[in-house]
Amino acid sequence: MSEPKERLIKKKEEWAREKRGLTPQAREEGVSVRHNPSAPSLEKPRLPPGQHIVKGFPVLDLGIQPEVPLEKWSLDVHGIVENPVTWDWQDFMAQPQVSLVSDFHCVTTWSTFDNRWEGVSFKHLLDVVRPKPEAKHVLFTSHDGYSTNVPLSVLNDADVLIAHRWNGQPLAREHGGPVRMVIPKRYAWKSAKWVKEMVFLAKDRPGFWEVRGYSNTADPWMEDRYS
Ligand SMILES: Nc1nc2c(c(=O)[nH]1)N[C@H]1C(S)=C(S)[C@@H](COP(=O)(O)O)O[C@H]1N2
Ligand SMILES: [Mo]
Repeated sequence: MSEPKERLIKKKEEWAREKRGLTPQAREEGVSVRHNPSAPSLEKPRLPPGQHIVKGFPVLDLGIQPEVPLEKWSLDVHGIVENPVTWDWQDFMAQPQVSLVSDFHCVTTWSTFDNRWEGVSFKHLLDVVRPKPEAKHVLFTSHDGYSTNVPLSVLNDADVLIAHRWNGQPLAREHGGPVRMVIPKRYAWKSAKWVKEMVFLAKDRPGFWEVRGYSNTADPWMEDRYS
């Protein structure tokens, strides 16, 4: 790991420690008031609390943007499933394709609206691999060494997909191309870029940021930022 990258990761870990459990207001005022999830709420607003909309599409990574040629690309899906699969590019593109529009929320407070993602829906993947009843979590790993964990109950949602196009173009390398995860209802660090492996697990196994102080649940409407 190169030095500046190590420093960036350390900095983010410090933020996670300082800001855990605080509402934005409490963060500003420096008082320790915990968010009250049982407070009455009306309809879920489109922009989650503490977020702002940005134009364009920021890039966040660990300082590595791996180049994965299509002929070398594969996706390995295994663990507690009836039918583990390894798809090469042709296999992946031969699956039914969906086109979905969704919003994207980064824990660093930016959000982008109306991203058009194309790829294979996660529900289709579940139909193919057939998780066994004991499977409760999925750990994603990526070509840059990143990992992140998501409960199966969150992934089993019509807006979750394994994406290879964004806004009508092949997904750019800096955004995780050729293929990344998209999980609109969770902060963006749960959406693994350059994804290469998915393991279905009975017990939860925290990923890269989850072991460094980021929330395990990562729900933007609950402001589950740091734990
Ligand atoms: N493989 C990998 N996936 C990753 C990351 C990463 O560093 N490596 N960063 C995460 C974070 S923190 C965010 S905010 C989003 C950013 O996606 P973008 O660069 O396309 O905006 O990717 C997530 N997925
Ligand atoms: Mo992020």
